[in-house]
Amino acid sequence: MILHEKISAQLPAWRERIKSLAKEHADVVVDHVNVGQIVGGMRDIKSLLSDVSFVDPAEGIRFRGLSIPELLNALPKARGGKMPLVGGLYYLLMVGEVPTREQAMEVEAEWAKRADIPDYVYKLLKTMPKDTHPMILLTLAVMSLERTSAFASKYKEGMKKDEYWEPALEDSLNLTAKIPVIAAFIYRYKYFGEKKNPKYNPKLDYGANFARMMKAPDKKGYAELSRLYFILHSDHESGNVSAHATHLVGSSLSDIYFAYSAGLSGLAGPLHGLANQECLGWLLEVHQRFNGVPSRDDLYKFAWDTLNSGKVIPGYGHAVLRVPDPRFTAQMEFAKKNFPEDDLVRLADMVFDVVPSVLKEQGKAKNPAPNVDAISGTLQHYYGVREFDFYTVLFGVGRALGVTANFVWARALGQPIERPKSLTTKMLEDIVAKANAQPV
Ligand code: HAX
Repeated sequence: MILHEKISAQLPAWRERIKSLAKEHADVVVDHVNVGQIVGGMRDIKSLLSDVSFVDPAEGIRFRGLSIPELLNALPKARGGKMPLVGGLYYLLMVGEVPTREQAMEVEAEWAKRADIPDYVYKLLKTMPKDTHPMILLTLAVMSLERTSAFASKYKEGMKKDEYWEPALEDSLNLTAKIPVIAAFIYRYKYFGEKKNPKYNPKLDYGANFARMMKAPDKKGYAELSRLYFILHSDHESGNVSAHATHLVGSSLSDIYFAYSAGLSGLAGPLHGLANQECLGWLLEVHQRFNGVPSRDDLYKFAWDTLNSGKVIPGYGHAVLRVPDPRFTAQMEFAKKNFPEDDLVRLADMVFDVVPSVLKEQGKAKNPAPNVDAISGTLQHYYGVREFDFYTVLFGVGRALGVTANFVWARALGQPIERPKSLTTKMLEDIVAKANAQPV
């Protein structure tokens, strides 16, 4: 298997680098931690290690060193489309090199071999009450597949530590192959009552399969969007809730089914993956209130009304980024190229023009620029996927690609169990009192 070969060849050198850092340079100081960071959600403390992606606050994400425009340009494209093959992105995340078309197609072929879902998973989903949240259905399906984990069974047999990554890779390929099939089933079953199980077509790529299984009315257009969407949502370095939760749980040597389920649970929160549905909701509210695209002045007033009612403007602001999110820019470019006259696209563009200045005037948000969620729901809406609570599931399909790549490398490099230290409030107050008592 190509990913196995490529990772295997790189491992001795990577292990040497980590060993040298741990043994010879362990005392070198990287960062210091202040009280504000401890009471403020550990913001910006440099304490995680990942080579899969990096977010520069002034530039945005780089996947294995490539910015989004570079990556969209460099990766091999799907046949008949302009967007890259998702298999090529997975190769890049796992291996760290841009694949050839053949290499990307090898990953796609692996997925096609592994996409079958055991029947009991469908049965389980069908027993759930109709009002079950689609993220719960997705998490349940993932959890129910845990019994197939190669990592868990090899661990029981007593595999050696330096072999951990191999069944981790096996599990990751199985999981990422099955996730879009499960997601499409949840969509068709929950919103259309369809009981037939979706079938993965080995002649089509990941994105085209997803569009087919979703039964999107414009399959070609939706396949292109799916490729872009899954690529953009795959990873956002390691500190965000879904990536970190997956990593943390995996660090206890739980297999990827447990670990990714934890990540999905984090993704379901309104400040993380749920923001995309809230954002589209806000755009539709504006659209409805003004019976179409409003004037700039009306939009300005509406944005202030939202803030004055104590709510945030969804899709704007970010914990790390300090510029417009390049994932927003890539999706906006896609929309403007493919359906520039769509009302919601025009509205999202106007919001991009007006809301940053409103947030600047308010002076609270550290970053008044749009994040990925400011537009992603608009694109789904255009292609007819209008069931808001499904949007986080789509995010989850993409996020599986990044968290599994990180998971495999964490096992390959023997990353230890995570265990930061906590303090009590009194201890923190004592530290502050001592610091203030010291002569200047
Ligand atoms: N609208 C109104 N106020 C905002 C705001 C926004 N879009 N973004 C930040 N603020 C406010 C914060 O609520 C905070 O106010 P308080 O001091 O009263 O608590 C203040 O500005 C400072 O916040 P910050 O340091 O700039 O931002 P945080 O790192 O604390 O939070 C968030 C980052 C993304 C959660 C935040 O900007 C937000 O709530 N945005 C709207 C929701 C959203 O778009 N979430 C999706 C984020 C992308 C993502 O992870 N997707 O999965």
